[in-house]
Amino acid sequence: MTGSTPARELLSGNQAIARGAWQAGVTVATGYPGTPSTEILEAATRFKDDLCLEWSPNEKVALEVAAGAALTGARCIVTMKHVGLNVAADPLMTLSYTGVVGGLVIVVADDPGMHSSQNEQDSRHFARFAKVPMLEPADSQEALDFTVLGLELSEKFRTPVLLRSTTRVSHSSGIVTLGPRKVPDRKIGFEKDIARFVPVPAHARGMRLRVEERTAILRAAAESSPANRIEWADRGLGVIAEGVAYQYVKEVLPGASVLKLGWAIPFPDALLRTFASGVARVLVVEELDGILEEHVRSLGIACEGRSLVPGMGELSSSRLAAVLRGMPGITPASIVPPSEQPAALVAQPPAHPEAADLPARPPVLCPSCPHRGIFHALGKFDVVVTGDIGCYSLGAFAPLNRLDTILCMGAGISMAHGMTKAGEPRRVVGMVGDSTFFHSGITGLLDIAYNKGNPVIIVVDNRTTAMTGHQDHPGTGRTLAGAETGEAKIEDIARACGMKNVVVVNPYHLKPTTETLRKALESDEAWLIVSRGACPLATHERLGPPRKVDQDLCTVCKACLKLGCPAIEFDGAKVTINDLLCNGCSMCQQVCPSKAIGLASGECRDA
Ligand SMILES: Cc1ncc(C[n+]2csc(CCOP(=O)(O)OP(=O)(O)O)c2C)c(N)n1
Repeated sequence: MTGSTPARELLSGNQAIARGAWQAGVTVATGYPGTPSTEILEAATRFKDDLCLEWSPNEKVALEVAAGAALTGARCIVTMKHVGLNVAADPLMTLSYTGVVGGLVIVVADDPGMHSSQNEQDSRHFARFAKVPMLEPADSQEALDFTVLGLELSEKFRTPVLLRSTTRVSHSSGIVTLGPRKVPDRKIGFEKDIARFVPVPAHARGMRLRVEERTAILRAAAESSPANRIEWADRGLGVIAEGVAYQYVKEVLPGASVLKLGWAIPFPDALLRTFASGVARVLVVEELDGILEEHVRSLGIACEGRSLVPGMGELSSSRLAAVLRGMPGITPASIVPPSEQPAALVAQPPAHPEAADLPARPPVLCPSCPHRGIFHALGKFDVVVTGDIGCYSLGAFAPLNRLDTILCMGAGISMAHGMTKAGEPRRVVGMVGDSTFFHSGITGLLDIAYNKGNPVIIVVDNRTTAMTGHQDHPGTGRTLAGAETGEAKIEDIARACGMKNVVVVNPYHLKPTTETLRKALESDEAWLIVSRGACPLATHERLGPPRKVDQDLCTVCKACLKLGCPAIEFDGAKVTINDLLCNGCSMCQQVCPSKAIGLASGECRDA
């Protein structure tokens, strides 16, 4: 492989992390999908002959698997999005105490601006919380280099290392210089050492002290690490920037002195002091929380930061330029030679000027999405629906309007149980996807069976993790590397959890689905309904010929519009079906009371 390796390649940040892991000799890579981290393991499949690659059922399992592998001396990476680190926080906190043998890098991808997330979190808190070092690449080259560096640091200092990417770094591409794969020359095998690997209180107290000692050593190492550097220029203003914020600073303030931090936690205090003493004013530019600014201030260094730089949403060079225009005393023009001033300094253009005239396009379920059938059925009943995160989250919006809460993965089931226990007068339905069920739904189901709850739980099983781009999971019968494997059955698991009423429905058949739901809701027992229909975007299957509206029969009652299918168009007077979008699922035909919808050939019959 190395002989034919090109020296340079255009790689996204995520691809570069995968490449870095391979170069550093990683042999075990685990993770759970989540934007913007998903493509790391997908890109690693390129190296599947050299690595054990696994989608885990959730992030906690992913980290525990990697932790076990790292204790045998193997180098490992784990990937997840920011909220995934909440799920993996439990093993992380104590893995910090026990430490590792082989290098272990936990890649966490934050999503400032919530391009694809339910919240905005700054994972740097976790580095401080767990007392582990964190590296923050600013581009694809650093994504590769810091993955390698992180694995080296992890082994050298016997600590898990967090590598924090953000959407911008993960999804932007840059030219990356590649290197060969170097697998450390060591025998894999766990060596018993209970004082080190068994954190019972008597051992954990000693570990706690060693974590403090390790932090001091790591701090000293960060002071001189090439991941941190000072770029002296105009001494009137010194900017301290972390991760991708560095790129924006270089664009907007090319003349300023910059302390670029790629390894900011634990904070390199001496370096921060050296830099601050060499400039007249200090500005801290960081995305999301003011963690660095607070620390700089705690060192007695006067600085500006959150008072000027927004702490919510994603930063950009134009956003930064706009705020710096308001910086008292120092204007970007005094730092940037006018000839080099980016346009952003001269005028603040709208973020996407070309998009200004386009009509808003709220997200909707795809044509022929199986989730639509279950939402249609739910629409017939006065129930509360505790939902979850996945494509079916879209059921919260018009015209479906059939999902009432979302919290976090797995909560669709447990919140339903909580509502019934609290005495909610209506029947409560909990809804989760198949991937979400395996991720963190099963324990909620156990709770319902064990504590005699009675919500109706629907698992919308579209045979894939659709929302994040069709990743496999324990129910699909395929591994990340594409190998066939056993297929966990949701209904078997539900029965094993103690659920008595377990049924499977075909959500494309609206009447039977509605009747099954009615039966479940009319009983006062707990039910588990598996609504099984494969995501047509994953199977690439056409479900039937496109449907057509017979304008002579159509009364414009708009029953079909309530399905929220993007293939059904209404111009204010006439309903039509876009045959380029229609995938032939026939749900519109089933709901049409006038039998005006049928095959494009003109035949109108019940599906
Ligand atoms: C803790 C956590 N990890 C990962 C994600 C990213 N994510 C959002 S929904 C989802 C799963 C979607 O799959 P599924 O439940 O099968 O529903 P579908 O989208 O297929 O309808 C994932 C992985 C997340 N939001 N939270």
